[in-house]
Amino acid sequence: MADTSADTFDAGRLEIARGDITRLDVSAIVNAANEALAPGGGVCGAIHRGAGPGLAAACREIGGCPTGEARLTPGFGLRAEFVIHAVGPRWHGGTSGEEHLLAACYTAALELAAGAGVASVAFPAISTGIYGYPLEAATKTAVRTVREFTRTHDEPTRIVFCCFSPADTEVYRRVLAGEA
Ligand code: AR6
Repeated sequence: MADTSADTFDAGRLEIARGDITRLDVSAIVNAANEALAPGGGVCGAIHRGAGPGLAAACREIGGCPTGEARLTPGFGLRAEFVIHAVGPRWHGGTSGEEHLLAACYTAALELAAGAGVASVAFPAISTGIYGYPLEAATKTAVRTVREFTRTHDEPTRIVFCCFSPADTEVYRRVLAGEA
């Protein structure tokens, strides 16, 4: 399979990157968080390990975040200046408002990024790991929501979809290219 790690779309404003989100050179990374904002597994675990204990302390101070919303903290030991903790829904079969909640957490994260003057932000595939959201459906919602936001906002100027596996990368590439 071709290496798609440098794929860009929408005149370069949207991008696919592959690998560990904590290694990306962006101003903010989005965490696939839980409502308690507690350190967990998956990408959340990687972000907390990279940031160090200051991040968990900042999250405790915030006290939690409802599903479909997002909260901003510093990045502490991470390369990124900020972490945006977005709480996606658990998948319950698709009839419990999952799509609306997933779109809402992407929009909330982008609003926080724009409000903080963040030029570049990277998203993991929120809800598609431990929370069980089917990848292609989640990707379509993520891409549609991000594109809607970019039509009405000038910032962030660079939005990266960070894919952890080659299979995920291929789904994002097809959805962004309008092939799925
Ligand atoms: N960089 C980029 N993506 C990653 C990384 C990484 N280092 N590690 C995993 N992924 P998940 P969720 C991908 O389970 O489904 C946590 O415990 C992973 O392959 O991290 O929203 C939280 O605290 C998948 O594609 O998040 C919550 O309790 C994507 O990130 C709960 O899991 C999301 O998978 C949230 O579950």
